[in-house]
Amino acid sequence: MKRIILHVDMDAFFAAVEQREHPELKGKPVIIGADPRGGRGRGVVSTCSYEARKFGVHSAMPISQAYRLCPHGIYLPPNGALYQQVSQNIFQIFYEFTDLVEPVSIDEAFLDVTGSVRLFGDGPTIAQKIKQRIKEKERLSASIGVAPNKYLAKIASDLQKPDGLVVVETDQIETFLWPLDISRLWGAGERTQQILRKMGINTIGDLARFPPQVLKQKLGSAGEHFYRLAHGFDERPVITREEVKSVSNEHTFGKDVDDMDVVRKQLVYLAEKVGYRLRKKGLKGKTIHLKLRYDNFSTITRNMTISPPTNQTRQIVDVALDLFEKNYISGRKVRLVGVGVSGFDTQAARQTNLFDVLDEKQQKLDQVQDLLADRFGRHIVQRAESLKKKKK
Ligand code: TTP
Ligand code: MG
Repeated sequence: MKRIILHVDMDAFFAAVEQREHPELKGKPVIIGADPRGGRGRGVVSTCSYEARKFGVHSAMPISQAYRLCPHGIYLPPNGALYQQVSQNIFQIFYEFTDLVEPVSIDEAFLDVTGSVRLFGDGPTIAQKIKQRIKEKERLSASIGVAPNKYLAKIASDLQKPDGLVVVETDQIETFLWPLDISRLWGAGERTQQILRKMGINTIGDLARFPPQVLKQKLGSAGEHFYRLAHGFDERPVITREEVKSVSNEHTFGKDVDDMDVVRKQLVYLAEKVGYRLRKKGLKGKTIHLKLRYDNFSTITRNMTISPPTNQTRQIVDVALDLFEKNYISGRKVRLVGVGVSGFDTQAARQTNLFDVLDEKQQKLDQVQDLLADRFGRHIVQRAESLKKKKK
């Protein structure tokens, strides 16, 4: 059966919330992020209003550069707690239309509304209604893509920002999808894009017309996946918070490791990554897992259950390291480590969303790290514990 998938993404989210709270900022270039200190500030732009984008300001740009481009802009620090609250309200609106909601980030989600058509009308009608509800209840604007799958919906939501509503059918992919640059290929990082460009593939259309066997040779199963995306095929389901069973990351060392400080640092890094992913999905889990594989491939998994459920990096790090100290057999070389969290308290996650009042300092730290990671990639912000000494 043909699915109807919506991708909803709020417009200039943090900046729009500030403009709503302070009506005198409406229509003005508002820049959220670090303090510019008259052009000498450090740090980056979180986001900015569309008025500021006209000056070339954008997310992740150094704040000093933003100041040079837009000295008369209004610079504000982010108010994370407020944005979380607004995010929660917006997600409640999504749940009015379907239970099948996949949170992607603080201002973005996929909705499968295939089963909601009888109640609310066809895909574009539902999208229009959701936009209307968000305007009425939160006085904010969203852009929505409507398509038969997640990939096409995601691309569509971006095409007419702000306040956009774009509907895409599978038979439109040649006109709609193929002219786009491969940077729009969902899941293809910088390196994959480089490989593709070297092969002369610059647009999604180039990719769609490329011999699939060659793609597979160069990129393995990912090559096949990208080829399917380029033809507008994407069978991936919308995964609700309740359906996510666990979030985990693991790492295989290039060479078996006998220095346990290296292993510990890797564990901290993996725990950070897991914490980040949990917070993005609005999940908290009570069981923390450690996976350890020795050089002879013998593998152990151990877990510990804590209360209340968490998504704080600090707690995941502590438990993972504790499990490691208790279970590592000294003298043995390690080939692989992994960290995971399961046992989700989906109700609590939905109610309190990403932050509660406990342990505010750790939450602030996580929040700041998440903001930076969103922009620069996760590698740029790591706790001192996980920073590997660079070999000269
Ligand atoms: P986005 O949806 O990427 O951006 P946006 O909502 O501000 O603007 P757009 O209309 O283009 O969607 O991100 C959502 C929020 O996440 C954004 O308002 C601020 C935050 N964010 C950062 O803090 N740093 C970043 O680098 C990015 C991309 C987003
Ligand atoms: Mg947005």
